[in-house]
Amino acid sequence: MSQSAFPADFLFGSATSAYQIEGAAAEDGRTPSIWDTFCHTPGKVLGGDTGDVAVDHYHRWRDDVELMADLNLNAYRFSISWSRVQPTGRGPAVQRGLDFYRSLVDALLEKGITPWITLYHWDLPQELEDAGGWPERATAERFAEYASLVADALGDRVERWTTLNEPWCSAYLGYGSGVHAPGRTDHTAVLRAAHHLNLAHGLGVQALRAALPGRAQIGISLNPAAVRALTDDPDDLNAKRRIDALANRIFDGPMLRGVYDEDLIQDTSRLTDWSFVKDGDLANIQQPLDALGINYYTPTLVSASADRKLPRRDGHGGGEQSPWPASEDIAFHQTPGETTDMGWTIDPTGLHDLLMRYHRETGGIPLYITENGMACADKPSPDGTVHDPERIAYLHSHLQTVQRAIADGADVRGYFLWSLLDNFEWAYGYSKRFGAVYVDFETQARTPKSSALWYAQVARTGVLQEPDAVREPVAD
Ligand code: PNW
Repeated sequence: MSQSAFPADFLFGSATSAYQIEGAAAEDGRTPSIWDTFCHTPGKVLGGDTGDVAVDHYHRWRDDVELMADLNLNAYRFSISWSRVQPTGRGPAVQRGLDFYRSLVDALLEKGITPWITLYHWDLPQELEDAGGWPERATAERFAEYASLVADALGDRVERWTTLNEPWCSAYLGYGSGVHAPGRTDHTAVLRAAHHLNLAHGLGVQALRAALPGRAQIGISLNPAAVRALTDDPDDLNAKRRIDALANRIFDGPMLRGVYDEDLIQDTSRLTDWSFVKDGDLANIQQPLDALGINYYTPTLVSASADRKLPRRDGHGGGEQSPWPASEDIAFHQTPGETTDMGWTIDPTGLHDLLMRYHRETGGIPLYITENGMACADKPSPDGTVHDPERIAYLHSHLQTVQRAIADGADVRGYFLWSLLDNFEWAYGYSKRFGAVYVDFETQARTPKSSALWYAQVARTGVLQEPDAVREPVAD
């Protein structure tokens, strides 16, 4: 197999999110988000873990920027904590909160690392949830105001903007299965939340365009499902169609085509008549985009009923209620193959399917993989180094798939490894490690794993390295 080069200017980045790394939950005027409340509710997060301290990035950001520079990364995707910069979710900004992000951005720019801001990575100010949260329309309006406020503060130095991260997770895991904050289990609320997240995106894009100079590039990060049917049986193919509607078309329909497809509305008609979609909403949601971010981990395998041979998959945090509205008669199966520490099957072909699909459906909007990576049960060796050959193999196979999609015509411009650091993995707390850099959660010491050193070589050379091409870490 010959080594092959990525396009010039390809972004090799890493990604994080505010609640998962920052800590400093009550510092400098920050107020609780729904994730603070959720974590402090007994029984919600494994081990009672919280993001109160997380990996202390709020105090260690300078070191973390150095780390990225040492790893040759040329882009960094991070999110803003809404309640750190606008504590009640309304009204004026808190300057100290904005200053933190401004300093971070300046340090990145100084190192030649492109800052890539995600405005919302799941940490809604608690006050807005108390007012009804995403099932309510007003939350979308608040989001647009928040977007303007951050754009006014950072728009002179940041060109890359993402409105929302994975609205599927916010709506379906937050309001459906309840395994994510705010922990509600109401399938009608899921559909209302999905629409108001879509509206937040559309109003947010408009607010960003109004506030930012012409060079700003604006997009969204979706976690589309690469849905497959267990068999070619028409009932299984119908299950696939329905999950495609609920996972993918409910978001990309209004965003890219200005519609909610008729089959989605029919499939969910016993839960809602969709009257929360008001005149003008679809036009507001369908905004021109400069980038589409795709977050990808594993494919989704479905069939018509639970009564099938393959074991059901528990990839959604094991909630008692399904995240999927109106889908009680659809079974979710484990895709055959090796799995990660999350129990997610390793299968890069789903990434190829999605890149080709969105290449076709967006009419050529530049695509970015804004998250991809794996959880491993990493442990330091006695000499302190951390070897994670499974993660190198995962990254290699997915980056190779990105090259294959580019060769097949997809306009893929960048890849962000999830994640820079081991961090707070939502309902799993600190029990799952996604980092390229190992974090000792007691001392907060950071140690690049062998995968980080391998990825650094890919980023430095712009060429996909063989999995064994890693310069193994050596003890000091
Ligand atoms: C994404 N699912 O979350 C998030 O954007 C990250 O914050 C997170 O750490 C990462 O992936 C790894 O989990 C997801 O159940 C969480 O389908 C759950 C699902 C998908 C994505």
